This record gives sequence, C-alpha cells and structure tokens, in this order.
Amino acid sequence: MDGTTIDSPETSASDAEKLAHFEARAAGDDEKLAYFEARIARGEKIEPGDWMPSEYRRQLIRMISQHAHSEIVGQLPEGAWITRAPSLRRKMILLAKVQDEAGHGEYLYHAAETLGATREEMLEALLSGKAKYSNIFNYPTLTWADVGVIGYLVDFAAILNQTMLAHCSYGPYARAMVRICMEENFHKKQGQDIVITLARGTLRQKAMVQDAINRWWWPTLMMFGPPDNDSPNSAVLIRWGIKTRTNDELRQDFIDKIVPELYALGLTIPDPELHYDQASSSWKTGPIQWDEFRQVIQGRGPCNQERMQVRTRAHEDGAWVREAMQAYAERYSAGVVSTSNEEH
Ligand code: FAQ
Repeated sequence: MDGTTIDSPETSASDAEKLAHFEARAAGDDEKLAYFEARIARGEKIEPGDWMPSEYRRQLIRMISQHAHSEIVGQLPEGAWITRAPSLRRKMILLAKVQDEAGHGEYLYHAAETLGATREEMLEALLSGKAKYSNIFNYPTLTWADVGVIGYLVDFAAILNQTMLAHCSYGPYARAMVRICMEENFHKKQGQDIVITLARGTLRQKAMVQDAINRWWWPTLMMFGPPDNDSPNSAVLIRWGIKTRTNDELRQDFIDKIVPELYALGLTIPDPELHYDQASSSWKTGPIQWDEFRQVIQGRGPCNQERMQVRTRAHEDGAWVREAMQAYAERYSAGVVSTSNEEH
C-alpha cells in the first residue's frame, strides 16, 4: 500500500486538482505510467500485484468500499419486510435476496482488500459516517410494494451500472461484478413480479404500487450519481477504464428502458415534464432535485441515522465472533490447531 487511505483529504479535491496531483506523483514513474495506460488501452486487466498509480488505487478503494457498504446497508430496507412478506414463497425469495446482498458486500470488501485497504478501516469509515453509501438506502420501505419497486427499479439501475463495471480495468472488481450482476438479474425479476402482480391486482394494490413508484422514482434516478458537469471523479475514472460510461449516459439508458415498461403496466411516473423526444429518440425528464441528493449523501436523509444505528448495533453484537476468529487464527499460526480443526 502506498499510504493512501480511504479517508484521504484528496477526497474533496476538484477533478483538475486530482489530475495534477496524480501526474505529479507519477512524474518519477513516467515509464510505468505509460506502460500501465497502454495495458488499459489494450483491454488488459490490472491485477493486485501490478504497478498502478496511487490515484488509481485510491479511486478504486473509494468506489469499491462505498459499493460494499451500499450492499450491506441495502439489506436493511428490504430486510424489514422479511417477517411481513405476504406468503411463504415471497418470504423465501426475499430471504434469499437479502442474503445475496450480504454476499455481494463480502466479495466487494475482499476486492478492496486486494488494494491494501483493511476491513477494519473500511468499517470504521462507514460507522463513523465518513464513508458514503448509496443515497437510495436512506429512504423508508413503507409498504410491501416498496419491496417490489426496490427489486424492479433499484436493482435494474444497479445492473446497468454494474454491467459497465464488469468491464472495468481492475481484475478483482470486474470479476466480482460478473457474479453479482447474475444475482441482481434474479433480484430484478422478483421485484418486477411483485410490481406486475400488484399492478394487475385490486384497486388498493394498484394504488399501493403507484404510491411506491411515486416515492422511489426520483431517488432511483439520483443513484447514478450527480450530473456529468458536477461529477468530480468521472474524468479520472474514465481515463483509467474504471468507468466506461458517464453518470448521465447510464441514467438516460435506465429512463429509456424503464419508462415504456411502467407505462405498459398502466402505472404513471411522478414527473409532469416527462416526454418522449423524437429528435434524440429518448425520454426527457424534468429537473432532478440535486439538493435532496446532496442532503441525503451528507447524512441528512430520512433514514440515515436509523441505518447507522442498526449497523453499529450489528457490529457491536458481532464482536464475539471477531474475537473468536482472531483467537483461532492465533492458535492456527502457533500450530496449536490444524486446518481440519483437530487439536494436535
Ligand atoms: N449515493 O464524482 P461522482 C445496489 C458521491 S449497489 C451516494 O460522480 P463517481 C445493489 C460520490 O461517491 C448501489 N453517494 O462519483 C442493491 C462522490 O463522493 P466522494 C451502489 C454518491 O464515483 C440493490 C460524489 O458523490 N453502487 O444498489 C452517489 O464517479 C438493491 C461525486 O460523485 C455502487 O456503488 C450515490 N448514488 O460516481 C443492494 C456502484 N453517487 O466519494 C440492495 C459503484 C455519487 O468523492 C438492494 N460506484 N455519490 O466523496 C459507482 O459506479 C460510482 O461510484 C457512482 C458515482 C456512479 C455511484
């Protein structure tokens, strides 16, 4: 590790400053940087032991750890409905989905660890409120329809973003994304199935799913990140093949795919300015309330405090497991226990 941490003060630097910063740091490494960029241009994957600019490492740790936190915190809104699912079948499917999110968090923490970040420092950053996680998980799940809309809209948004990341230049992140995307596709289908069932159900069920769409629509559009002209990290991420599409491109792709599907179900979208633009063959939305987004990612959303309280309690309750694993690891390295768990 090169001393870059996820709490680096560079986090708030502007794009231009970051570029200047990494170029200055790479100045002594011109040849290495040229070779590194040539590898990316050839479509080769960068692997953990390979030389990489410290800014590449820092950006990946920032993004992958935020992504891992999102998966872990993302279990909470839907997890709240496991005991209230309307049938045993729905309960089993939801349980499997929430369990998948825990697995995604694990893959991602491991991917970040290959870059030198430790689990302890990542968790400390999350629980102390220093690290970000997706804006979307700071909204409440008020009805069962919310579970359907999260699966349908939120997982679909995540799939579009993560399909791009499955092609990213860092090998461990790209490979984690392949499996995660397969599972997210299943998640989307379960959400879509709930939404279709409710949209074809009684008037009350239809009203419930419409209400959920109304509440989740705008936060889902915000998931793709700020507009391109206000996205300080995009330039460097695109330069090094971590992102291959911009926030606005992915957002527009999502809108163009989901709007006709929702209309086909007889549902409406809470945007009076939404219209189809013949010239660009795409759906144009009204303005997104970026102030709300900023409030939420700065810890002032409807559920931020509740989410962190639950995660902190879970962390404290899990202390004995960490201690037991540490004790086992120490005994194992001292040769007191073997891999087959038999005492010598
Ligand atoms: N929420 O310069 P940019 C899921 C921050 S997984 C919170 O444009 P970038 C699965 C950003 O960190 C969902 N903060 O940033 C699931 C930066 O702040 P920083 C998570 C956000 O990195 C489904 C600042 O704004 N997916 O849903 C958000 O180029 C259902 C400026 O932004 C990932 O993490 C946001 N939405 O682009 C689980 C994918 N957007 O760090 C359970 C990996 C931006 O400089 C149930 N990440 N910010 O202090 C990415 O692809 C990118 O990081 C973006 C943001 C696209 C999220």
